[in-house]
Amino acid sequence: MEKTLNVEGMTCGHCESAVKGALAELDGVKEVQVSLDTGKVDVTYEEGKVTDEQMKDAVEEQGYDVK
Ligand SMILES: [Cu+2]
Repeated sequence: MEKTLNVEGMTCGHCESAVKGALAELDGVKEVQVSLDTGKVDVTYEEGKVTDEQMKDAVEEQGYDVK
């Protein structure tokens, strides 16, 4: 399964790795690709192991908004 999150507030490599790391830590997340220019975060994950809400929370805990 693949999902794209629209994340607001990422401005640099630090932001990118914070978001990437938080998502990668979730059980069931296989791959995370961040585009700083667009704020789009592509997440590849195993269906049923992780919810949209968990992904959203993980990003928000790092201080970024998910639209
Ligand atoms: Cu930054």
